[in-house]
Amino acid sequence: MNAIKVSFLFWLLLLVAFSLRAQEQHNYDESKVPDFTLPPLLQNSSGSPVKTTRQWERIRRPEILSLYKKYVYGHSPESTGQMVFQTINVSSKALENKAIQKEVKVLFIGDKDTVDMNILIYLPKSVAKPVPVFLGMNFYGNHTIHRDAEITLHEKWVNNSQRLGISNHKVGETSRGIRANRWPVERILERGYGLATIYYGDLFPDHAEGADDGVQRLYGKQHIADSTGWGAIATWAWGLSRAMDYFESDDNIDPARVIVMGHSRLGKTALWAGAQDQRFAAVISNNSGCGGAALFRRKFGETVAIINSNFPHWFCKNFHRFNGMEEKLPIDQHMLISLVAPRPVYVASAVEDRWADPKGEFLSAFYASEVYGLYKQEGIKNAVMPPLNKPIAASRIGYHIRSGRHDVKVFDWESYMDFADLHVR
Ligand code: GTR
Repeated sequence: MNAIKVSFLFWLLLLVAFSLRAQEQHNYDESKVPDFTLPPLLQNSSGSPVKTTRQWERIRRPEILSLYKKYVYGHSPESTGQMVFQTINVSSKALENKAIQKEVKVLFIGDKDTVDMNILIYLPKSVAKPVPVFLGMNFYGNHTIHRDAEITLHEKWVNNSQRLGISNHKVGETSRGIRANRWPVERILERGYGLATIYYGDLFPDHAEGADDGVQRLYGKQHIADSTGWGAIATWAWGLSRAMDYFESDDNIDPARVIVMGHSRLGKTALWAGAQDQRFAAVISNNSGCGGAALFRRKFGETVAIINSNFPHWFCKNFHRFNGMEEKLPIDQHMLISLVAPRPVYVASAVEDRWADPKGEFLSAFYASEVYGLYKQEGIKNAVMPPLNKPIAASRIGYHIRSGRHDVKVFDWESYMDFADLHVR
């Protein structure tokens, strides 16, 4: 064996050892969850107690928001810049005449450059306008959520997925509807809701260098390099707020009844969008896990060190300082959920999705209830998780743990719509 081969083998072994270490670092044993104390919700940084909603809104809520911006997701730009909405496609007879289908291109116009995102919208024809709408981002392009041939085919970069047969970062005609199982469009329309979706890669392609190919490039390198500059999750969340800007201009959509939802990394995104932007009427987190609903301090399943090493671009650079030091974080995720108060929020877990720590997701929802109490709203009363497939939906904080894996199922959607019927309609 020559020297080149030996050195190649050495590096390969090192790489394998490293990735095994990253995999091994996680814990699935409840008895090994460390004891922890959560940062207080109803106590200002000065140490004084928060007793009224006014104190919460004036002091504590802004404090928590700025901690998240500084240490977790990063700061998004204050101004939205120049933006143009172009309706590129409308069909009033979509889905066998049951729906209006629309595609709106949002152009973000910078000094030298323009970036765009496409919002795909379905609205039920049978319901009086303006309608309530679920807004959620998708993973592989708008045309993958339904077989509808009217949807513009996404042609830019996408993540590869072995399961969905995507390689070379390209999707084509054959990929229409490949993710339809996660988007029961007809059922959503039948229940009287509209659905709007955006491909998340329009804002920030999901890889470590993605910032250069998304909207961040309009805001200059300095902003990206900053240790508290926006990461990918914050950028996707920013895109959801820009969709909300559009809804405010569309007479067929009720901007006061927009429910932002997302699955997994996009569940983290939905929570951060809903936490910051109070125009969202309700927030739904589906299996959002680490950096989403799950409590960091439990270190169960995915941890801060693991998520930062696998996805270095998701959070702000400051967040990397907490690798292996969750207990030093000035926040924990019950605080993220509390930022939604008093608006309805729903957290959902899947029993086999241990990577996302179902118990940690539940406990965040439980502990956030204190802030709902301040508003005389009922959150989650009991620290004991409900039985499988039995949603808690009557209170302003909803929760369920369903059987099965990390995914979005019809059961999840039906539960979200039941919850929205009670609290948003
Ligand atoms: C996983 C990641 C999770 C979750 C998931 C997803 O690889 O570890 O935090 O976000 O991806 O988005 O599907």
